[in-house]
Amino acid sequence: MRYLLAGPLIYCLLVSCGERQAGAKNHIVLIQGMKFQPAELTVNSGDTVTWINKDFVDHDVTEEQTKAWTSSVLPNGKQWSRVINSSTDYYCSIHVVMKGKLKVN
Ligand SMILES: [Cu+2]
Repeated sequence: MRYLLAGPLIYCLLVSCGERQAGAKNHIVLIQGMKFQPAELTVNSGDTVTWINKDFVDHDVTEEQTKAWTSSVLPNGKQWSRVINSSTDYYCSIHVVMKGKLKVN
């Protein structure tokens, strides 16, 4: 009897219950032409956002209100990812006019 119950539980852990996590998406924000593109992005909680610096100058991705998190300096061609769980405004602390916004559904 114990084995009969363990089977579905293990199946659940390995396969079906993992699908919710697998449903999380990855979004790309390009840093190009001194802008975040797209500057506004709507995601689901738990999604990952990856920023890629396509410019030849350094940029960073920093939470704007309290600087709660930062990518640190991203040279040309580098990328950085973060799992997003709440709406947030961010900017580039090197070029403070560069701003972006993430909205969580
Ligand atoms: Cu910048």
